[in-house]
Amino acid sequence: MAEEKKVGFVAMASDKKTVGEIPEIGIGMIGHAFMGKAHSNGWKQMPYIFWPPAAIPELVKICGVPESEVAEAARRYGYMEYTTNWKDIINDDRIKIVDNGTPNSLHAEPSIEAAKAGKHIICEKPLARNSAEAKEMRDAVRKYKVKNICDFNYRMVPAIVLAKNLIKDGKLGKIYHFRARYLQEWIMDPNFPMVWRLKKSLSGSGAMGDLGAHIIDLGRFLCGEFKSVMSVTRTFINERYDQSTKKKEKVDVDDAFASVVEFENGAIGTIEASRFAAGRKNSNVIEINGEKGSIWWDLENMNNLYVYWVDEQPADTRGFHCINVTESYHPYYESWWPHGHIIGWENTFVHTAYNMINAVTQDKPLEPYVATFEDGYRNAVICDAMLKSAETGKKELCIFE
Ligand code: SOE
Repeated sequence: MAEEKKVGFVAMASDKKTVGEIPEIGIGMIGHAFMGKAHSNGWKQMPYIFWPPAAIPELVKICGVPESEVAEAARRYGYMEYTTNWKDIINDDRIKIVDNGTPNSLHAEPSIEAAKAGKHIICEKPLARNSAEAKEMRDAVRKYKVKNICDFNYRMVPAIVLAKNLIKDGKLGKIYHFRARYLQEWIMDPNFPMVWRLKKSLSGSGAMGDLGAHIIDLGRFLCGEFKSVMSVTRTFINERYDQSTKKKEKVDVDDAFASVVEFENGAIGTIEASRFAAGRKNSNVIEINGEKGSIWWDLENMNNLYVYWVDEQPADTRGFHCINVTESYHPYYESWWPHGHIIGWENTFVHTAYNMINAVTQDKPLEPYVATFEDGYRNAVICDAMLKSAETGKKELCIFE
């Protein structure tokens, strides 16, 4: 593997401190579309915001098809080279971190091959199409001892990290309820065409893996491990016109699901996701109720966390109040903007890049709040159990290996 290249040295404008040499570290991006764009932006913004960084991401190569599109993406996002074959990313010695933002059917093989080649990996969620595939990926990163992140990016929201810290510090006491729903509307039009997210062979599942996986992850992150689930799923539009085959094809994934869940710690919850919720654009809302209080959060208002304390005094002004999670003492915020200046959805990927670069460059474990392939695997077990429950009509246990 190539030596890390060094770039100049820099003085911090704020305190005139000489920072010294900062290494560069090679990034290979697989996938140039929605997630390729979001992740690439994360790599680019990371050193700009978290200055001085442990290393500067060097955008070596991006992979995608068709060639005309990936060539354009390379230029737009700032990659030195492009390729249409993901193996070129794995075989490139300059690349130390592989970032996989492809459709779900392309998560397993490139990620496993990257691990075998000793490269650290970020893989977009859901980790895989099902838990068997996710287990192979988890086992590979364990075997080859590479740093790994499954990009459940909502863990990277400062308000969510604050919620985690409040719960960890016992501020909510015993947790009774987790309630989450992730609602979108983008496939409601019957003329919306067949896309990879609606084909089981490419996606694994529908709203379950795409949206449900996010809130299952938040449930695991904030409240603890799942014990059992009971679910219903529904596909509202069963056929869609496929522009590649020029005919209507069967939709074989869920358009929506609703689940009742039990946590190992005794909490209970409801989890629901849909792409048929008219008017809902990207509405990811969670609420947690504990013996000492409650919290709720809404992605569409992502810098605010609402809290209620049972014993707050005086009682006559007790009520949910809003914390603007935008101060320098809030998680990740010190490097962003002065107080009150908000950040957005795309900035969660900056935090992912920051965590990966720190772990790889300083050869230390990943920040413990970051979701790993183990989390991706466990998440896939829960999704599978929910899908199975919808078929059997029974409560299903979540069994992790
Ligand atoms: C689907 O519309 C989607 O883009 C998901 O794939 C992302 O994971 C989610 O963050 C936003 O919605």
